[in-house]
Amino acid sequence: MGPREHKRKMFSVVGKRVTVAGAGRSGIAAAELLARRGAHVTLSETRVEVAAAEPLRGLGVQLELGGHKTETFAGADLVVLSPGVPPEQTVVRAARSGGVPVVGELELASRWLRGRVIAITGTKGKSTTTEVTGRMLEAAGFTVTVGGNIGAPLSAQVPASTPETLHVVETSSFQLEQIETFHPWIAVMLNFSPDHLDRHPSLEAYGAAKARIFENQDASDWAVVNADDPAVLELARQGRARRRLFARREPIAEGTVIEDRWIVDRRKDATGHLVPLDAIHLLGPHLVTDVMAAATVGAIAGAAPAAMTAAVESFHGLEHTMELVAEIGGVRFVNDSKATNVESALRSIESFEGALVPIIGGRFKGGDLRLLREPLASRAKAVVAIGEAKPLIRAALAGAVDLREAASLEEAVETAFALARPSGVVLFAPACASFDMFSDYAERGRRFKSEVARLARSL
Ligand code: UMA
Repeated sequence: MGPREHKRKMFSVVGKRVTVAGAGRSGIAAAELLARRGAHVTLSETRVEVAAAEPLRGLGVQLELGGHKTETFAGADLVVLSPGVPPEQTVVRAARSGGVPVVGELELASRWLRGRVIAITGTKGKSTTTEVTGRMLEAAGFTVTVGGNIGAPLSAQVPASTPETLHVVETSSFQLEQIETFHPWIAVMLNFSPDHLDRHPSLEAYGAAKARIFENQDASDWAVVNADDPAVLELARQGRARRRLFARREPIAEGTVIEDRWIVDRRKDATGHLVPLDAIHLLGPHLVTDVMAAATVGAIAGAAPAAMTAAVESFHGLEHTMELVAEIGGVRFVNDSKATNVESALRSIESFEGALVPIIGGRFKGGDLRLLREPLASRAKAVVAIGEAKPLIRAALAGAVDLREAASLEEAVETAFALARPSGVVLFAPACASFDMFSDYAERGRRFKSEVARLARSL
């Protein structure tokens, strides 16, 4: 029995009282998994009504709605946190100080996985890299599940896990912050820039959470690290795993690089061709970096270059990530609603040469908006600001670019279109969270697309 099988067999919740906090997608999946594994589960939630959780009653799960009770946490044998539930709140502290183990949903699920984990983190590009990696491995004939912070929570993947399964898992800082034994065979770190400073107490704390992806790795594992990003190299420094670098810009002697329009695996003695750049049908050079990271994982796992290339060829990007929505009267509309922080908006903006009209704004969550001044000054015809962050945007960009404000997304799309004519690009890259006007970035992106469709109809 290998160490992974051993860990899986040792961890049991039979007859234990387990409290799961947060009845979103992760909490519901964790509660179901725990109930099926024999625990007495209470799913505790601040909302008073959660229709999606009701079927769990049939599995014997108790629903505690309308708030978290201290005794439900302090009196449990184990507390499981959904990623969006702040771990420093009073009830969770009460559990911890009473000696109750507290883990995140990702940690819980990972204890029962039978296959190997490929975990992908970074501030931006996680979802694209996770999706491309999954598709490459699938094309190469592996049994694969894809999920985590994107799509299905890891708990929902446990039943399908076999010793042959490769679990490609997008992992967020919220999830990594609450691990103990989570142990990826391959851990990928894409980049690091300020984000989520509304939840993490400092940039250091955010970095420390991300670096935990390497914490349980050993010399038989792999760390796949972006050598273009000094902050990533620093965060990966402590790891014990073998290291494989990738770099789109930095000259590196060994690792995944670009040579003659190919993504290649450069070694001391030879160079292996992995994926031609012409196979990539994605807007923006930063997405090439994501494909390089995925190809590095594929090469480690033993995927054939032809299979990886076929997977890349057939991938046209994720919704809300540099998504080409429409071309109206010569103006292209690009939906990058997932650009929820300054760094990612910067990358989107830098993907275009000129005649650009970005729509930015929403709920600001930290970072330095002034970083956008120079790139906007050199390529934007104007910027349209929306949402709560308007005054901050005004202060940060004044004098650098023609700045307009809009009271709604509808108005923003119309204004941006008028400014971008006759042949520019309207780029929706908000650099902010969506929660001031929408339920999440996905709803925001869909609204952008419906406003663009409405505009097309009105012409
Ligand atoms: N809640 C409480 N008590 C609290 C706080 C919240 O009961 O103190 C309740 C809320 O009322 C709600 C539920 O908890 O009912 C929400 O839980 P959640 O925020 O953990 O959301 P899930 O629906 O379970 O989604 C989570 C991830 N959400 C977050 O990390 C905030 C999803 O990532 C992920 O896709 C999903 O698990 C499946 O794994 C979203 C995300 O925005 C997409 N992630 C961040 C990012 O990518 O930047 C990290």
